Amino acid sequence: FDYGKVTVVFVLGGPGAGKGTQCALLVKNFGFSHLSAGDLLRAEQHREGSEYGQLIQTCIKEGTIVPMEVTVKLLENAMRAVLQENRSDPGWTDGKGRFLIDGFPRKMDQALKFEEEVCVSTLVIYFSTTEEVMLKRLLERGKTSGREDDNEESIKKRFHTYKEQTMPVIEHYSKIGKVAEIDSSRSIEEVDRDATVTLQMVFS
Ligand code: UP5
Ligand code: MG
Repeated sequence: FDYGKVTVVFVLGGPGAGKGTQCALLVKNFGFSHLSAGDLLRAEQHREGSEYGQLIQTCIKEGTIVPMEVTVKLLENAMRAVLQENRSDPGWTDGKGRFLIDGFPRKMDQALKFEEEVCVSTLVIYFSTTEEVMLKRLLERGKTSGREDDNEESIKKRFHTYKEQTMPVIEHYSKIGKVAEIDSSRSIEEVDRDATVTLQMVFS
């Protein structure tokens, strides 16, 4: 499959920083599709006949990272599905599409594999805030989310993995000047305003 005309923006930030919330708002602009690696993994976990169900469930509960082959494959399939759907659009160009990839890459090996096999990212949006803010949001969400990792024990493990594995990814992209950091401690509207301006500067 030719990903030559595909544009990818990675959306990173700690657990509960607001990646999903902001991506859902950002898709209104500039023709982006939102793909959440975590959502794709949760869907795969519950798919009948999946050979990865148990593995994914354990990783999510323990806040560890699912082997990259699984996640990269799910992302690639989801991207292909969007690109194929776009074919019915007037003005369609083969392989043209814009993606906000939420919660990925969370580890350096995933970043390298994705950029080698699929495509090189244009930008990394980094939603930054404190653990205190994230913990509060996740515990609140946990009252109704049904997510197996929205409990204090799993949240602590997710924070640990984030610091150990994902921060180096953000630092890597920061060194090559690809990171736009947005303070996501503020209200949803304020964060959205900044994120929209960032995309506007790069893509309009
Ligand atoms: N909220 C959001 N923004 C707010 C604001 N500005 N003010 C007040 N409240 C705000 O938001 C979290 C909660 O906060 C919501 O209730 C929201 O209303 C509120 P959300 O937008 O859901 O935050 P998000 O950053 O998306 O948090 P999420 O919990 O999804 O982040 P994680 O990174 O932990 O979860 P993800 O789904 O990406 O991954 C889950 C697990 O999957 C990982 O731990 C890992 O085990 C596995 N995984 C992999 O193995 N590989 C991958 O590549 C990806 C995931
Ligand atoms: Mg999310």
